[in-house]
Amino acid sequence: MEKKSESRTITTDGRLLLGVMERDGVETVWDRLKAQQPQCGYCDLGLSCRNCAMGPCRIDPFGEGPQLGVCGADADIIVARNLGRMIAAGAAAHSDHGRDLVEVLAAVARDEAPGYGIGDEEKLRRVAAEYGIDTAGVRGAKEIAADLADALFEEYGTRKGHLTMAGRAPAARRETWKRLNITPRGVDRETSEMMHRTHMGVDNGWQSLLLHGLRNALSDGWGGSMIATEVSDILFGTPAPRPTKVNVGVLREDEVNIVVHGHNPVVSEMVLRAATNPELIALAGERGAAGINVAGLCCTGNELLMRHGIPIAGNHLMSELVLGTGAVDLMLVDYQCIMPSLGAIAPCYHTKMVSTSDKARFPGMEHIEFHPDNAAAEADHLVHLAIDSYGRRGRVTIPVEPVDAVGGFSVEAIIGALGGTPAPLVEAIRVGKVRGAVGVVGCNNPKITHDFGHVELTRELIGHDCLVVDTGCAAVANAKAGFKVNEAVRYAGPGLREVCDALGIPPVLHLGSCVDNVRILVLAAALADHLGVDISDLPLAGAAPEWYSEKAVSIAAYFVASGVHTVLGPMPPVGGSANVVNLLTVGLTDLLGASFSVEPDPHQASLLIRRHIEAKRKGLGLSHEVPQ
Ligand code: SF4
Ligand code: MSK
Repeated sequence: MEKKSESRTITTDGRLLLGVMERDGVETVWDRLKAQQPQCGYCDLGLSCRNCAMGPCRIDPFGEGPQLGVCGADADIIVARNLGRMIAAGAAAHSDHGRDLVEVLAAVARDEAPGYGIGDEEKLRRVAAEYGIDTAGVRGAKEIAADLADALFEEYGTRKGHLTMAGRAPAARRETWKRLNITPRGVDRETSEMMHRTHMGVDNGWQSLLLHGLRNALSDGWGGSMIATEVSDILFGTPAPRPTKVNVGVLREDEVNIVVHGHNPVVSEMVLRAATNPELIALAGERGAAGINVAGLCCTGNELLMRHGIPIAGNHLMSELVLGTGAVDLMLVDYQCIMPSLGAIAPCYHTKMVSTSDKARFPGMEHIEFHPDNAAAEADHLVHLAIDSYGRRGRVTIPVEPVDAVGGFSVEAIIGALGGTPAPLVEAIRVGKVRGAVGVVGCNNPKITHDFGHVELTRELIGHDCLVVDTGCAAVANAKAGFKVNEAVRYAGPGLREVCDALGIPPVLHLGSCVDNVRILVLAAALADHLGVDISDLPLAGAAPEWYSEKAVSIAAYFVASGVHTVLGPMPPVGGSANVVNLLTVGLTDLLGASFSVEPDPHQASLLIRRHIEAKRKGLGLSHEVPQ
């Protein structure tokens, strides 16, 4: 009989730590999923609505019960409204994260953020120039930063009718958006309008709701998320390839371990600085520790990995299990994807839990709020807490050795590796050594065996000469699988292997966190511009094999609206409307040159993607084949 842990995760560290938690009687996300069965079928199909107090309402998918909500909304309207609100929530999360970074940039410009600074002045000047800001050499970085912060705040409520960064998309794509009236007009505006449209008695056209959903998602992809990534690079440096290590083996038995979890790098950057403070290292030594080790989880971890090579202990479904090591002295959380269960699990293993954002509180965690003006001092305080906690450790189980990986592939780094131009990659695609490129992105979801979707899909794609770029929890899964070192070319097909060997890159490139999916958009735009075509003409695809989050819905929607066909693993809650499903999976192709597919089996998903890539190659007049 298959062991329970084997149906839950493919990872060795995950399986061993599940055993530890079972031994200790600690409930995990998988246990809670089981306890929730059967989950609501109406909600699963998107057929329930609680948008007003005349409800809640539900539509009977078998046609025997009610077919209209109390207000008269039918299945199409309810499903489209629900999807729209998922996109709005995802776009809001990314975009609000972006705004937090702009606030730090503004505080740096005012000299009100001790410890923070400008990490990439060249990028500051480049982005500022895009906004028409005077960047002449005589102007200091802080003056330019002040103007740029103002211009970026303005993007959230701009009246000029379009987002400046959307101008980075190829001309043909922008024309498509204009024709469909989905050019994103303001970061907050599109989310706010979605909430308005989905209020009872406003937009009851399922098609117009879905089109606005695309515009809302574009306000994330070419707006809020892009601002988050660009400002993070400006403040903390644009990533460049550097070695790192992954899985729970990155925790050290003889050192104070601080694990940073969430998405926003503002706090973790400062904690990383404090962890190198010689006085604090000496204090750790006095308490018997050999040093202070900072490791990441989820996307805060990806942010530090990309810029500093900081090791990463795991992705979403490892966030509870990592506590079972008994080696996490302090876990620091900011926001997004932080399970509220963590505060209850931590005391079983001595871990001190601290939340840091005024907008994200959790039961069982001490709240120490970080702002740009107090971050440096609070970071020292947090490291003190971690050192104290080290002295309270019980049994420690670090059951695996870490795996090597390389991260840090910003677009700038990729173009740099190519010799300053996308031409070598375009040529490799043209001659067919590389058939195309695929973004494998997104979360873990306990409904899918942890990391199975990411790893198997990626293995198939690189084996068939498709270059993979990845972000978020997918990127951590692929790193743990050993796909992110140059030696991983042994998993690649012969053409991709030759190209990777020549360029000295792995076949799977780590592009960063969830907001860094915009790096994929920028790279796709650079390839399209180089060839003088639209993104939808390129042999590219996206995949989110294990997605769970509303942010992932927004990402998938902006990928498709930007012309990248995207394959989802789990089915989104839209199955209750055949009209909505048809538009998303078929109808959008005519409008956008891209659409969604749903395929939970990674082998079938690989086939779908490779067929799509070969069709695009044919469209460009390149050699093409029929994948089997
Ligand atoms: Fe029911 Fe309509 Fe209210 Fe939704 S908006 S809860 S369908 S009455
Ligand atoms: S952390 S949004 S589970 S990728 Fe970005 Fe992972 Fe998905 Fe959160």
